[in-house]
Amino acid sequence: MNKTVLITGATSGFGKAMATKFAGANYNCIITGRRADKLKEVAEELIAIFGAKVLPLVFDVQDKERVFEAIESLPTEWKAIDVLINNAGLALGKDSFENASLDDWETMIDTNLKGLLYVSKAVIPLMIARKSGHIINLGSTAGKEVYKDGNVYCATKFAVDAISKSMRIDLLPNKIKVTAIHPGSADTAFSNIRFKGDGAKAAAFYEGYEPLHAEDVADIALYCASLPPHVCINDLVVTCTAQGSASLFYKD
Ligand code: NDP
Ligand code: 8X3
Repeated sequence: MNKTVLITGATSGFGKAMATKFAGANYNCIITGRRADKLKEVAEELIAIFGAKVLPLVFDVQDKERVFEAIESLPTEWKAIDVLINNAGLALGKDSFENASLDDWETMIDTNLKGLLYVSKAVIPLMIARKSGHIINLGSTAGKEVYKDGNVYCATKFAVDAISKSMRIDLLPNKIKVTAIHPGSADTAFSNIRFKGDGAKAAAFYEGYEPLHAEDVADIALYCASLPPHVCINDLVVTCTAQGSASLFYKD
């Protein structure tokens, strides 16, 4: 029987690449995001390429009621979620503490931290009922080391690190694995969003080195999910070869 994965933020970047890898590995895919048109495109692609079973669910992870409604609304056969990938997230702005925008901070906290908590709270009871499951949380190298002007983005990813560790301990009796994947710089829409559509600034961030690509991180997520039941990768930091710390890059 096929396994089922639920991936938040599957309209773009890591989430879309993970949906492609997992569909290619015969997973049934619940894909989520706010942009219904993009989600439909991804679903159609996965069905056309792999003949995959795909269920698109449109919701904003910041909206607590909607998150619970969406998970509750899943048809029974889709409620057997084997793997939950908490991937939806963003950085907004890269400004010093005194100049950063409170609205940006709140959006990052509401999405990267509270959104991850809401989705996890909605899905975990389904895993507990089956005494089985795997939660993969997307942290960041920014959740391992702070860097200049990273302030609240870093704080949300440090929180993902802490939550992943504590989830793992709390969920041990239910045989639920928890993996945190912490990538460094990757060339998704991430920087374009962080710099609010300033394409030149976003492009400059990736200049002079080859960053990770979304597919690299997706391969890793699929690998983590493919290990036998008694093996769990707890914490995995991955950077491109040119990145030596959260903020140090060797640029040609
Ligand atoms: P993208 O911008 O390409 O993708 C982000 C995804 O998150 C989109 O599918 C977006 O969907 C979804 N999303 C954002 N906000 C919300 C929301 N409020 N509700 C639901 N979905 C939301 O970026 P990445 O793929 O790079 O980012 C994915 C994750 O990886 C994030 O958590 C990011 O912090 C983390 N990360 C990224 C790194 C990088 O360098 N790229 C490195 C380390 C970690 P939609 O807009 O349709 O809602
Ligand atoms: C994203 C990685 O280095 O842009 O989490 O903060 S970085």
